[in-house]
Amino acid sequence: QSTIRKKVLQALFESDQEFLSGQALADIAGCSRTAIWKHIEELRKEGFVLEAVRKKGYRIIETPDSVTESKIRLGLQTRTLGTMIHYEESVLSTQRIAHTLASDGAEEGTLVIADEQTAGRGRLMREWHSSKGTGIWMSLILKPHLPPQKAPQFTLIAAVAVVQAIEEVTGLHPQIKWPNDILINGKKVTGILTELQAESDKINSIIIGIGMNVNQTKDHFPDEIQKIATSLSIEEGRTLSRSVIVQRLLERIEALYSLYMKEGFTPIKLLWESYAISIGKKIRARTINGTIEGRALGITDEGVLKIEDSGGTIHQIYSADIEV
Ligand code: BT5
Repeated sequence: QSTIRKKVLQALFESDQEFLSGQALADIAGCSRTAIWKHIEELRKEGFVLEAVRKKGYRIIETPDSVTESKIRLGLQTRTLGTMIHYEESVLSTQRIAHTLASDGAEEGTLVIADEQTAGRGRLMREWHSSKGTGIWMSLILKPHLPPQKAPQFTLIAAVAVVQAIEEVTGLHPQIKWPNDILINGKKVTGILTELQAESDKINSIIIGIGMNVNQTKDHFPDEIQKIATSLSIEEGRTLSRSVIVQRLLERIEALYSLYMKEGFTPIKLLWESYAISIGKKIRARTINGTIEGRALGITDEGVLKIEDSGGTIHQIYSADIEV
């Protein structure tokens, strides 16, 4: 089903302004003309504006800024990530869906993405604001053959990928605040939530949730986060294509993931530190066991944050909220 849709779209894009007849499309996609007609209708529902002229055929007039499967697939250059794409218009949380799919044996690289989340969440069940049609709300399933202790490193892999993808698509230079915040001009543009399905000695699935603010204006954010949140379009001053960002992001995650599996965490760590905001600075880390103040030294080979307090003691921080 989706390969036919992909072939139809690709052919329409390649023919650009020229019309393609239903028969030509049927030949290219290897299906009947009735099937082509159904796919055209589905594409219209996704927001593609397709002109149909009798005796001439079809051509594309406009493509939507959507994050549907077809929109993401077209132009995606990955080997395994995104081979399965589950798109939904509105969900409670893509994370929940990904958990269910992962338990049901979803393959590595499965992507769950939605136009809107009504109960998006951050760490410790905090709320993640995910307004309709404005951001990237996605969860990616990976199945690395690794022990569960390695899981936190995937938050850092994802953070580096997010920075690189944003740099590739915009002129912006985001920074990473350990462990999971991506900031632009000190405001949060992306949050990452890495969750795990594991046995005591091995990971079954890692679910990387990424929430990226793309085309929001200030008014899209509720009052309580207006001061701390930003979007790519606020910072860049133009609207951006969400599907293109998803494509670049998946490509970056794939490249870094494969680097990590080949060479371990060291090259990732170096990249991560080059984007990190707080290394060398005085910071305050609020953990569930209390607050630690000191100088951030860097991260360990496990991805754990090291802070040196005024007495010279070095603390290893596994999970915290950081104030710079
Ligand atoms: C995070 O948590 O930053 C992880 C966010 C992960 C969201 C993705 S979206 C796709 C997938 N499905 C989900 O349900 N979740 C994942 P944390 O570090 O706990 O930060 C949460 C805090 O960020 C909130 O308490 C707010 O202060 C702030 N916040 C909420 N929504 C925001 C937004 N859209 N932009 C910036 N900050 C936000």
